[in-house]
Amino acid sequence: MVASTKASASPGAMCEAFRRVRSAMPALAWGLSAEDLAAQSMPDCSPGKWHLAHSSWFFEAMILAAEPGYDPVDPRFQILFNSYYEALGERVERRERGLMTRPSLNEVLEYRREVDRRIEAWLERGPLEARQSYLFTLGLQHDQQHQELFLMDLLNLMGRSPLDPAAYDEEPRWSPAQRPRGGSTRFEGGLARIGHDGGGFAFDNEGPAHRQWLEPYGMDHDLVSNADWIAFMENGGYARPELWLSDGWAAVKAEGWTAPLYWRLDETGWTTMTLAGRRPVDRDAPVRHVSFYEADAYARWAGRRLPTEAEWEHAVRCRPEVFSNAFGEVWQWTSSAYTPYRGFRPTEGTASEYNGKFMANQMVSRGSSWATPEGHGRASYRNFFYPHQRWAFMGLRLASDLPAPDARGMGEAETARFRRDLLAGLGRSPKVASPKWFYDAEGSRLFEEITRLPEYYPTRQEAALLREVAPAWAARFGPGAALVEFGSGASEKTRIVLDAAPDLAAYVPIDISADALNAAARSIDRSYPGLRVAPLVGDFLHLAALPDGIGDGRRVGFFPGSTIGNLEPAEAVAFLSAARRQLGEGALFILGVDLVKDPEVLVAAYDDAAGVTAAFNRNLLVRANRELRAGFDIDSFVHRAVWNGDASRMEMHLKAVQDMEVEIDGRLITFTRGETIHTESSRKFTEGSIRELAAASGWTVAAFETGPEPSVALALLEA
Ligand code: SAH
Ligand code: AVI
Repeated sequence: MVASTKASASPGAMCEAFRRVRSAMPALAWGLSAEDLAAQSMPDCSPGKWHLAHSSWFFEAMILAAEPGYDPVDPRFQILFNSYYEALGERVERRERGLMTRPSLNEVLEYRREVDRRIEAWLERGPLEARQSYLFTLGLQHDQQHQELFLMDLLNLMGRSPLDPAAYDEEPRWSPAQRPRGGSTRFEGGLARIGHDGGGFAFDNEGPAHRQWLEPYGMDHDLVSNADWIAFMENGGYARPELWLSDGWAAVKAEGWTAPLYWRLDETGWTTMTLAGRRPVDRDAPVRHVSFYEADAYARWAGRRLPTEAEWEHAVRCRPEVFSNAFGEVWQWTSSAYTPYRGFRPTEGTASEYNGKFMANQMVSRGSSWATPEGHGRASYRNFFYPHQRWAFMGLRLASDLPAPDARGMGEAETARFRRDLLAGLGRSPKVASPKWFYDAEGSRLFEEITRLPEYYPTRQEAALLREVAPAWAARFGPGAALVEFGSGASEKTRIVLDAAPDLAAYVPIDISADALNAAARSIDRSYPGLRVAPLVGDFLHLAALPDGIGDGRRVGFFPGSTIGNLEPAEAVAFLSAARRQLGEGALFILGVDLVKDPEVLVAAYDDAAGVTAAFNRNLLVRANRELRAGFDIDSFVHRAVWNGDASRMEMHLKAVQDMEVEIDGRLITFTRGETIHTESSRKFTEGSIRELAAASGWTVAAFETGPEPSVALALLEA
C-alpha cells in the first residue's frame, strides 16, 4: 500500500506515487478466488472485481476522457463501472453489480493495467495544470477509499457464509492498535477553527475552514472497548427503548439487533467475524461494526454523549498526543449530521458529484480505520454513513458537556461518571476501581483521620520537611505569584507554604471532593485576608484553565502527599505535562513523594491497627450503595494492603470473603470467594525515578530534599 499520495511537481515522483497506490488493491485481491471477487453480499456492498474496475474507470472518466480525441479502453466499461455520476450517463444499478459475471476477473485486471499504462504516459507528457494535478491526486485518494471499501465489503461477504471463511491469514492492517490510556481531557472550547485550511490535499467537503463556537467539553482518550460494549449489552442495552432514538429503536426491532454486526454467542463466549475468520471477541479491543444508532444509545446509557465533529477535530488538533487510536483503528461516529460547511462549493466539473450530493440524512464519522491506507487520514477528514449502517469499520469515543470553569457542583454528570467508571472497572479482570472515587465527604474525613494515625508517617514527615525547605523555595516565587494546589483536600500543608510566602496574590485549590474543597477554601480565606482564594471543583486529570483575576505573577504548582503515586505511571507523566502547560512559562512546581522503604513499614501505614484505612477503603462500597443504589454487602469485603515490589507500589484491595453477586444499576457483578477489587496503588519513588518522571514531563529538577526515616522527599521543579 502507499505511504503518501501527494502529487509533487516532478513526473517521476508522481509516477512513483501512482504505482504505489495502484499496486495496493491488486495486492489485497491476490490469493482470493474469482468467486470471492465476483459476489455481492448486499446492495451497500460491491464485489471486489467491481472495486478493481471502478477505481480504474475513475482515472479514465475524470482525467483521460478529457483529453482531445480520447478513445476509451472499452466503451462498455463506461456504463459498467460508473458508480453514481449522473453527468456521465447510464450505469448498472448498484444492487446489481454482483450480477456481472462478464467481464471476467482477468479482463478487469487487464483493464486496470491498461488504464495504468495510459495514466503513466499522460504523466510523462508533461507538466500538469493545477486542475489536472488536483484530479490526479483525487484519483489516488479515491483509489485508497476503495481499498478500504474492498475490505469492508469482503468482510461482509465472508460474514454471510456459514463456513466463516478467512480471507487472509491475518487482517491486513498497517500497525497494531494503540493501548488504552484511560481518562479524558477537558477542552475549554471557545471560538475554534474547523476545516481544511489549504495545506496539502483535502476533499471538497472538508472546506472552507471556518470558525465554530464550542462550549467546554471533555473527550475520552480511548475508544469504547468490547468489554464496555458487553457491559451495555448485559445491562439490557438492546432491550431498553428509553436509551434509543425513535429511528434507532425501530431498527433494533426490525433488524433484531442484540449485539454488534458479526457478533455471535456460543458456548465459548462471544465471537466475531474478521477478515482472518471467526475469532473470539477481544474484550480489550475497541468495539467495531456498530451503527450510529447503537453508538448514540450506548453514549446515553453511559451518561455521556458522542462528540460533535467540530469537537472531535478541535480536540485531535489541539492535543493529538493524549488520544489512543484517534486514527488507524475505527472511524468514530459523531453526533453531527453531514451537511455542507458555510460557503461549501463542490469541485468544479465531473468530480462535482463526489461528495456534495450526499449531504442529507447521513452522519459524520471522524478519524480513520485499521483498513484505511496509511497517510490517507487527517484531522479535517469527513467520512459519512447512514445512521443504520454497520458494515463499515465504525466505533466510537465518548464526550461530555463540562461545566464552565467556575461552576461549583458536579451533580448528575459526576454520578454518571462514577457509575460508568465503576462498572467498567468491575467488568475487567482482575477487577479495579479508581481511587479518585474514595473522596466523598466521608472519604475525605476518613483520609484526614488516616493522616493522624501513628502508622501513617507520610503526612507528618512531609509537613516537617516542608517547614524546612519552604522559606528558601518561597523566596523564588517572586511578587504576585499564584499557588495552584492539586488534590488539596483539607489544605493543611498549604498553610506552611502560605506562611513562608506572604507576597502570594492568589491560591487556587483543585479537588474532586466538593465538600472538602469548599470547607478548606473558606478556612484559608478567613485565615489569609489579603489572599484571593479561587477554588476549582474538578478532576485534576482533566485540567481546566485557571480562573481569571489571580494576578500576573509566576504560577506555582503544589502537589504534596504523594498523591502522584496514586496515578498510573503514564497518567503521572500526562498529568505533570498538562500541569506544565496549564501553569505556563516560568512556572515552579513543588512535588511531594513517598520513598521506597522497608515493606513492613509500608504495609503498617496502609493497614493500621485502628482499622481507619480499612474503613476508608470500604467507604468506596458505601458510596456506591448510596449514590449508585448498588447492592454491596459491605461486611462481605475485607481490606487488604500488599506491597508489590515489581511495580514499586503499595496496593489496596477489597477482598470478597464469599461467592456472591452484586447488583449495580440493574447489572449483576459476580464475585468469587477470594477475588479482589484493586482500589488503589500508591507508588513509592526513588530520587532516580522522580528525575525520570520530571524529565519525561518537561520539568527540570531544581532541588530534591529528603527527610529522616521513614523518609519522604520534596522536589522543586522548574518549567
Ligand atoms: N494534598 C493533601 C490531600 C491528599 S488526599 C495532602 O497531602 O494531605 C488526596 C486528595 O486528592 C483528596 O482530597 C482527593 O479528593 C483528591 N483527588 C484524588 N484524585 C483526584 C482527582 N483525580 N482530581 C482531583 N482531586 C483528586
Ligand atoms: C492520597 N494518597 C496519596 C494516599 C496514599 O498514601 O496513597 C491515600 C491513602 N490510601 C491509604 N491511605 C492513604
